[in-house]
Amino acid sequence: MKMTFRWFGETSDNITLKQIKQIPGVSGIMGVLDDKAAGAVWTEDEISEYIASVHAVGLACEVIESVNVHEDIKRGAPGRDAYIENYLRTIRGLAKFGVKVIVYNFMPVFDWLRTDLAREIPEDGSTSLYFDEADLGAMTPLDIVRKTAESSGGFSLPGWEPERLAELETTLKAYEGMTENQLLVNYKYFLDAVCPVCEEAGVVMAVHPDDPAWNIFGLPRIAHNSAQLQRIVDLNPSPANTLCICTGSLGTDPENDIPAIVRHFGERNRISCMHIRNVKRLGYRKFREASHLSRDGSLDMYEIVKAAVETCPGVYVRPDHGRMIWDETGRPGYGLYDRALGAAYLNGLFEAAEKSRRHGGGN
Ligand SMILES: [Mn+2]
Repeated sequence: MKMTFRWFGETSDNITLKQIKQIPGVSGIMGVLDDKAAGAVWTEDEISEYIASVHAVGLACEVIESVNVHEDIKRGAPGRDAYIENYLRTIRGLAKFGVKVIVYNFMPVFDWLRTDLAREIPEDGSTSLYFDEADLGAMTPLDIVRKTAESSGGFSLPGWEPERLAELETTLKAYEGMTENQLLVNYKYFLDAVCPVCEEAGVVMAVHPDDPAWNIFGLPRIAHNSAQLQRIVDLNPSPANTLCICTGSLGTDPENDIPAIVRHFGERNRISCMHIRNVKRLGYRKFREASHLSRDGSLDMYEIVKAAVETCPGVYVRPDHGRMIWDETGRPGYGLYDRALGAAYLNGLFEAAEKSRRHGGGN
C-alpha cells in the first residue's frame, strides 16, 4: 500500500506540501493541475514544474487525478478526435515525468454531487458533505451548481466554475435521449485510443466510480456497481484499463459489497488505486460523509483494507473526503485534519491486516 494524500497545487490548495509531508506514513500525493479545463493539453512545462515542487519536499507524485475527459468524447460528438489527441499528449507528458496512474471518470456532465457541503453532524458539531435525493428533487441542475458555488467558500463544483454556468444547459441538452449503451460505445472508442498509448508510455488509466452510486438528473451513468465496473473492464482487455475503487462513492448504495468488489477486481489486477473513506447511509438515497472509522459510518473499513492487502497490496491509496473539524476552514471535503486522522487510521488497519496475513491469521 502506498499511502498518499490529495493535493490541488500551490494556488488551489490551502494545505501545504510540508503539512502533508508531516502526516505519518504518507509517502506521496495524488496530484492535479486544478486550473486545467477538460480537453486542454497539460504541457510538459506545467507538469514538470508541478511534480518538481512535490519532489522538493520529499514526496512522490506517481498518481495524477482529474485528467478530465471532454464532454465531446463522452457524447461521441464530432470534436472528440481532437480532444482525444490532446488527451494522448497529456498522457505522454505525465508518463515522462514519472506518473504511473491517471485517475479520471466518464460521468456525463457532473462529477461528484452533494446537496449540502457543510451539514452539521449532531453528535460532535463537525460538518461534512451530505446528500439527500429528496432535496435534489426540488432543484434543477443549475440550482445545485449555484448553491454549491455559494456555499463552498470560493471553491466550485468540479467542472462547473461559475463562469461556465451558461454552458450547463447546452451540455445537458446534448445528452437528452442518450442511453447507457451509447455512452458505453463512446467509452470504448476512448479506451481503444488511450490504452495502447498508456501501455507504450508505462502508465495506467484508473476510472473513478459514479458518486453518488446511481443516476442523477436522468443522465446515464455506467460506473456504480460491480457488474458495471466489470463491463468497463471488458470494454478493453489492456492492463492499462484499470479501476480507482472509491469506497465512499460505491458505499452510498447499500447493495454494493465493497470488500467483495475489492477482492473481485484486485484478484484480476484491475485495481491500481483506491480512495478509502467511510460514508454513513441515513435512508433511501440519503447519506452523509463520516470520519474514516468503521464505527462512525456504514462501511467495514477493516474488511476493505484486508481485501486490498490480500488481493492488490501494491495499490496507491489515499484517505478521501474528510469532515471539517477543529474550526478548520477550506475546500469542502478536503481539509487537513480529518483526512490526516483518516490516513493515520488507515495506516493502522494496513499494519494490522499485513501482520495478520503474514502470521497466517487472515483468509
Ligand atoms: Mn473518490
